[in-house]
Amino acid sequence: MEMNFAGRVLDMSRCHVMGVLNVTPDSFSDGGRFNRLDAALLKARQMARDGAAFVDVGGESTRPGAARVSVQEELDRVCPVVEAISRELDVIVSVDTSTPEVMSQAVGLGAGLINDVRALQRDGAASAAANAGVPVCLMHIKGEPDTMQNRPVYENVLREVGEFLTLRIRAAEKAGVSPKSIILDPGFGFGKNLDHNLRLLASLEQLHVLGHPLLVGMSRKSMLGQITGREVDERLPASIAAATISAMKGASIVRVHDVRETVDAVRVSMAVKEVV
Ligand code: 7PJ
Repeated sequence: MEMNFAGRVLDMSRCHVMGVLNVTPDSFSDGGRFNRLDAALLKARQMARDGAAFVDVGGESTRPGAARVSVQEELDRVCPVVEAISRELDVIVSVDTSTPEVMSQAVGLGAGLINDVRALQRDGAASAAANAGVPVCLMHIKGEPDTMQNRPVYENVLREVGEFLTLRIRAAEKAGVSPKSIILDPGFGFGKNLDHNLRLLASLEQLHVLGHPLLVGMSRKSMLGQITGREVDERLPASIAAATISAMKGASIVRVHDVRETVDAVRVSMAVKEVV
């Protein structure tokens, strides 16, 4: 159960931590491009020291209401950071993008994983990912980020997420993505209410029947705010609980903001899983 991320090989039967690195202007105080690159690198170095296997670099916000960025703007935000981290740090750089040009260039600069919350649905994305030749994470989303949280309805959320992912696996393979390099993600919070998210988490292990490693991201998300009543900067304990549950249910990657704390939680989960 190994996967090759541009030369770095990971055992996907274990759980690995992915640190979130947003390079949108609202995520760093705006002191110009060089200061932004510096700030991103400092954060990436810390995540690597804290035990992250991946750093997920994203330049396009998927928050409802966020402004659409141009391809050039996304390239300008993402590429220098991908290049610097790939050159300097012993982590796998993941690029959080739905834009084919960004996929190609980021992989050319050293990225080892394409993380697409739109599951390669944009024109040209599937062939860009296939040509890039690195693993791809296909995430379930219902609708588009702008409107996805307007009263999402499912008859059976687990079945529908599974059906969507099956279709996207087929499309990716048809475009030339290797079946051995596909990772799946149920997409917590992407067109789902609290009940949908909880059902998906409760039955996460059932997604293993699709035959691909799983990535999950619940860190600081509003589902955890709804459960605990906490604001976004007070959701670390809830996020650790969500990551621990995911690791116990066999997730291969947990995408989180708080790497150091989550690495410890995942280590406890892995130690327990080893004895049973
Ligand atoms: C996810 C993501 C997720 C994957 C974001 C946020 C929203 N990529 N990108 N899975 N979430 N694969 O971090 O709150 O859940 S952005």
